[in-house]
Amino acid sequence: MALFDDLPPETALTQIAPGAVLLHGFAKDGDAALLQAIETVLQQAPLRHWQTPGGYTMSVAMSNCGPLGWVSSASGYRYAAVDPLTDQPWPALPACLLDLAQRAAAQAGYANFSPDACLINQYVPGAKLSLHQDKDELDLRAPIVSLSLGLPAVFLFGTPSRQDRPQRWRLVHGDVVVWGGPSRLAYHGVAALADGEHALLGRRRLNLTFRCVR
Ligand code: MD3
Ligand code: FE
Repeated sequence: MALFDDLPPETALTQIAPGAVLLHGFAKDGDAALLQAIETVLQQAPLRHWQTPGGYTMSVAMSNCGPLGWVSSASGYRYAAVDPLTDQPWPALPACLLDLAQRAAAQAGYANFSPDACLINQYVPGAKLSLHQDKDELDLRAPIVSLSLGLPAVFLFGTPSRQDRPQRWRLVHGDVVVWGGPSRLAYHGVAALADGEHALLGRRRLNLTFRCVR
């Protein structure tokens, strides 16, 4: 099948839903270099807990790199070129992260993936992300590529209708998922992170999402 043609033999694939492909352990090889690049970004744009329009403080800590970053406040969600915390542009997207996202997108059948935003989410035990859709990106034909590092998480994956009960998928260190096509507008979230200790990341999980916003 053309989709699976140039995979390294050790990469196992699972189709989660139409248009959603899980590349098991795709990022495990270069994990230390990826983590170092992420930590360098976070020194310039620290993790922070956004306020939601509904008046809550998110349990997930967030930052961004690349031309645009996802930000939230009491007045709403948006993508912004400047970090409201530092009044500086977001740090550049490190080359090793862009390369990983592009190789993953290509494996899933999306050539020429060119993200202009990378959202960095950090979960500590107990942190969770409620069911939501990502639809503030202008080009919904482009997929979202997500990279999971550190502690495992239970990912909740529904349908474009909020009523449908979500499936549960366990995402572990090094997993990369490409979400495109019919799955792009599915409701999804992350269950409260279970406690644990990861050899490289310690007591936390990082999730990076690469997006085409403009
Ligand atoms: C399916 N992040 O940042 S990544 C988010 O693990 C977000 O931190 C989760 O949902 C996390 O918005 C899940 C996987 C993901 C990201 C975006 C999607 C799955 C998606 C958009 C559409 C469908
Ligand atoms: Fe999301």
